[in-house]
Amino acid sequence: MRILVLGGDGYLGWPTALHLSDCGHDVAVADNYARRGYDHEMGVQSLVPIEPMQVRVDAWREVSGKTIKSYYGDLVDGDFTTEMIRDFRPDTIVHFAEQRAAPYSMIDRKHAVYTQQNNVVGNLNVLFAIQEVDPEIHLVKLGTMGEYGTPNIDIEEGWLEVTHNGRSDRMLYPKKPGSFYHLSKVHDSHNIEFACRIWGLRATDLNQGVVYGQETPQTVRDPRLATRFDYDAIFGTVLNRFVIQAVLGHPLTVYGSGGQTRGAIDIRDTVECIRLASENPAAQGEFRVFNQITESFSVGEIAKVVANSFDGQVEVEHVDNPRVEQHEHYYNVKHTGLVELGLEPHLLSNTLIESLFGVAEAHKDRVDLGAMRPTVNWRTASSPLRTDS
Ligand code: UPG
Repeated sequence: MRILVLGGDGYLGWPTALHLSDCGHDVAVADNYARRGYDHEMGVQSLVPIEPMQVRVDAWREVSGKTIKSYYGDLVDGDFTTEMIRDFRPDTIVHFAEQRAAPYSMIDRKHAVYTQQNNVVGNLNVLFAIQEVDPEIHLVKLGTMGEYGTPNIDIEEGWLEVTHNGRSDRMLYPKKPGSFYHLSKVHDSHNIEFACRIWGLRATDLNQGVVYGQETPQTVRDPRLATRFDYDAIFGTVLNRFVIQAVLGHPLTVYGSGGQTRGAIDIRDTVECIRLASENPAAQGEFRVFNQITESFSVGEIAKVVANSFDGQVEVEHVDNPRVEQHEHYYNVKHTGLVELGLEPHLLSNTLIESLFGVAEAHKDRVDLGAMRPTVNWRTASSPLRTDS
């Protein structure tokens, strides 16, 4: 297949492009390098050094003999988006190219507006480009489990059979997201479902959980192929942050009681889920939703797993929760769609965490401690970026 990976320079976009290329697909990546720009804005850098895109694709050609074409541009520019899709003529577009940090979207008005404009407008331009260039192109879009929030009923895969006053219908599952970022993905889902229903496009919305891990079988083939590893309080995801905190001998920052429960997934399963969704496309006109998680854990449980696997003393600190979220709640998520397509999950095991400790240990000198403690407060309209700013 010809597969275009939007956001192909990011934490997950790059390993996904490598995995798809390794599986024999003809892959191109597109990026505006905004993620590298957020590092500059916040004065931090990926824990693991990453190479510029040109070095990455050259290194991949050297180790695999395979070519990945790269496009530079911004999806918010509709003409660029349409021309790129017309030029590459993909069978599938994998769309990771969004601002993806909840705390970033909650810094202040400017960051909330940027997040929603960037994400919603970019995605709309992709939908219009598909409709114009070739409505048979399958859109594989990264959504988030955060679209659902933590409702007091079972979470289905995107759709819900509703009976109301004696009548029934299949409706989009109701959403209760927890940040302006998560809201941007809800808006995307609505726009995509509309495009499938009205224009007959085909799309798969992957509501992904919190990703952990840094290495895939492809990224470890050469240090120049490494993907980024974020540990800061704005972009770092919870398990990755706890690993580096353990290695540094810092307490694990559990927000609130730690009872809040989230779906999680290993980075190696993320890239495989994208392959499975791409190779088994949605039907024409179908808006298909999969919940891309393999297990659920409370934040307190994640802290325990990290502490128990670390060879040394680890403390847990209950920090006042800077976010507004439920701490004790029901959480039961259906996630059978991807398993039915053949996913064989890597469950959270000590082996993975131990290899992550190794990654963190090797690069711990690059950590900027001023970026470690949470500063973005959900309850105020404006927060500082760092503890030292
Ligand atoms: N948390 C802590 N301590 C920390 C960091 C986070 O307790 O030091 C908690 C936080 O309160 C939340 C949970 O951990 O309840 C998960 O937070 P985080 O790992 O930052 O994930 P999300 O904010 O949900 O966002 C990540 C990705 C996003 C993706 C989503 C999928 O950044 O792009 O959509 O996971 O659920």
